[in-house]
Amino acid sequence: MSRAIQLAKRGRYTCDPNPQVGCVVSRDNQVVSEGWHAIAGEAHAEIKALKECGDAAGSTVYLTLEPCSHHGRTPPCVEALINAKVSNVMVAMIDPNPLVAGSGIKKLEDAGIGVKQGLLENEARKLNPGFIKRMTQHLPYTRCKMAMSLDGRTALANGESQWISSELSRRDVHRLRAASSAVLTSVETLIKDDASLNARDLDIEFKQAARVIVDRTLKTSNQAKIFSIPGQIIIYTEHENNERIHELEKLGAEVVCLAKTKSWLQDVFLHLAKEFEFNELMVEAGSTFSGALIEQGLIDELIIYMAPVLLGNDANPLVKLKQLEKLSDAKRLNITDVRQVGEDLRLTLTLQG
Ligand code: AOF
Ligand code: ZN
Repeated sequence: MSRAIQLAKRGRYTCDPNPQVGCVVSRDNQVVSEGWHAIAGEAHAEIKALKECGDAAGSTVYLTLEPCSHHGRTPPCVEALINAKVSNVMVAMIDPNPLVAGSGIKKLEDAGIGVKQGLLENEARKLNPGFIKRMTQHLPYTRCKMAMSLDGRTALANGESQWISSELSRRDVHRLRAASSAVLTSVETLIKDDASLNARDLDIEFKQAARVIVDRTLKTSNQAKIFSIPGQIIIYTEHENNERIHELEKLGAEVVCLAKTKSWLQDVFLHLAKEFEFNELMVEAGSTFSGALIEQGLIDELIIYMAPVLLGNDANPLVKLKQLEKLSDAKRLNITDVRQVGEDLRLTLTLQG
């Protein structure tokens, strides 16, 4: 199963919106064939492994995700496993997709195949935090990336912020973008930085992330650099100005107008998951917008590049949050990873769970 998890990771930059899945076919404790899911719409992991194997009768199949039992873009994998006359299937985790959700395992058992579920389940779940969250909570798994100084500052008081982190850290960010379904920012950040928000200069094959701009009043400039770079651009607004919307659409953006509500940002995130099937979202914005998302519980993970530089008291903080009266109200995070990237430290922290 450990090998199947390694194989699944090969789909990390390409299989979206499908989950990363790996498969190993074994006989007499020897690996006979392997497969992973590379591209949505193409063969699932087990179909690839069964094909490579030729004759899988009597084998044991290790799968990081329960085999599908439904007709999606491709036919059900359970049928292929039953037809191949495999003897046993080891499944790390149940498919959280409500169209499957245990029915794949049941169909295998009904066909007399031995099934065991739960082997390396935690590791398998870590492969697909976005797919799991979208299927169970109808929201994308959201990482908020920020670069800060050793004294926790993200920009000078005059707004200058390019560049706090090192070149290597910025390249690392491009990998994160490539692994994301979409990169999201606020129109304020877009105006300030005129960033491209795409993944580039990488030596891997990847599916380009969509770019999402949260722009309540439609002040995105027609000259913004994002429009000169091909790829999906989505603008969320509450401003029903049809003329302006048409202008932005002509520039290549999809404009989604959502009615103003108290939980408008959450509505945006729900829409991103439901309509665009975005599993993993990366937020790259300033301290005000990132702070607002954290306060509304929309951020799952912070990725902080900490550069060995001091910016001083007047510089902007990491995130702007409401003032606390009691230390017991402070948000506590869990550090899940620390590593050095070039001259910087990269910290990964989770906010929930
Ligand atoms: C598997 N093996 O390798 C993957 C599975 O539209 P489709 O046909 O590609 O189906 C997508 C759904 O299939 C996806 O939402 C998830 O439930 C499951 N993914 N299942 O047996 C695989 N990638
Ligand atoms: Zn399948």
